[in-house]
Amino acid sequence: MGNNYFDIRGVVEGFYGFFYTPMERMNLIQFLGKTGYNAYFYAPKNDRYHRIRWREPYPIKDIEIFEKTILVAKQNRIKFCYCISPGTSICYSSERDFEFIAEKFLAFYKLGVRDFSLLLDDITPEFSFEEDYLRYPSYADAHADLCNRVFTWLKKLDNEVQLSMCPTDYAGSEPFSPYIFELGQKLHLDIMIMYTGTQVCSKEISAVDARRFGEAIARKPLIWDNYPVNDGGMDVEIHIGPIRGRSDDLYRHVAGILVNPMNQAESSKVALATYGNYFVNPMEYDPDVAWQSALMDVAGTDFAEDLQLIAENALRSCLGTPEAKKLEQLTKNAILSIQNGSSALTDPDVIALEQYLDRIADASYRIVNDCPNTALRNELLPWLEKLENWVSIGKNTILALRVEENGSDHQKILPEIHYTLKAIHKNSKRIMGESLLPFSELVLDKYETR
Ligand code: LTM
Repeated sequence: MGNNYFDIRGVVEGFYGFFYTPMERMNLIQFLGKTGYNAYFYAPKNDRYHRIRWREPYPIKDIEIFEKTILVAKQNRIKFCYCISPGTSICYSSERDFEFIAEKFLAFYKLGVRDFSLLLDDITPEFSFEEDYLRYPSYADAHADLCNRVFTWLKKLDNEVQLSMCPTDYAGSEPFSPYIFELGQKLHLDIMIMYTGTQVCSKEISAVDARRFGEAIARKPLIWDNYPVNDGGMDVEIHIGPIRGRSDDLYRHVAGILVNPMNQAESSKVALATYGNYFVNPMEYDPDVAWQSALMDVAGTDFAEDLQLIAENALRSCLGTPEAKKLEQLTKNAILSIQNGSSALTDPDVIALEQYLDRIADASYRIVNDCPNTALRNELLPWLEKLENWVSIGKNTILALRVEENGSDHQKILPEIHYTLKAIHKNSKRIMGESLLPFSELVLDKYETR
């Protein structure tokens, strides 16, 4: 079956916040071409011509850039899908609003695009116009009507064209809403419907979840996977771990999978490459093996181990993996040993923690100063700044314990720890968990109460 488990293997640039520059997008599309993908859905929420000002045509300069991007997609065997999100202000019954969508799609059709999508996610399920209340018995009826009209128009234009849509209820489990059932009944069967799994950001997506949603919508769903995306409240996290929790038989019940990446295009490539590996053979997919090769692809052979050390301390995400498992265990062991009266100079648990912190510091130093992938380096900087501060807390705590044991003056180390803690609290990024906090408190309490 090779690479054909999933007909659609795509990325959906569908996040909030700063979206990719044309260069980042073209570079990412080239990467996708090499890692088993075949589709790119363009849908950045903050592109004003895509969502808030969806009625307005793109300026000529933007169209010229799209032309180049679409060419790069073609050269890399990636289908470019143009998506529009009119739901914040559309009048579903308005002929003029229908024409605005058709004009937007036509502009992309002329650039060679044959795949389109109507995204009706993240909108309040209420009509904005009186006419719609009069015309439609339900919200689902309006959505089906709009999509069906656009579909009919597209098919007349070119029978090869494909249309998909994102419903307003795009996540969840049984019982699904009446909206979902009605949409499934009324929407033309050739229009694909997107589904993010039982949650917006799903820890797991199984064949059973997809089959149940598929039964409700009377077709196989197109999965919109919200990992590794890190927009909104997740912007403190950097998701550079592998995809996990997508069942090995998911392909049986889906039309395909779209992966929503992070605002950080280069760092997203790690998770995207692991997903590419899953596409090839979901039955034999091993997240940790895929991760090793993805780290090499992105950081290069000489820096893969460094990136791994950073990544294994930043695993907090919807996938439910602990943020920094190894560090947490090493720190717990060291705290216990010190509490049991062990010497910080010789205790193996303290030394193991110290060595791990040194390795992390070296990895960060090398990524910041030597790694030729400067896009990756720059994206990681806010997290590396926090990581280096945590390393400093850990190392200074060990130092304070040792100096005390030697009978020397440790007092000048304490303000340094306080100062670094302040910097840590100011930086909201999540990396290395919180386990070094009780470690430092143990030391600060001990000395400051004297
Ligand atoms: O997931 C969907 C269909 N819509 C939005 C995305 O635009 C957003 O990026 C993700 C993650 O925050 N959540 C959504 O609800």
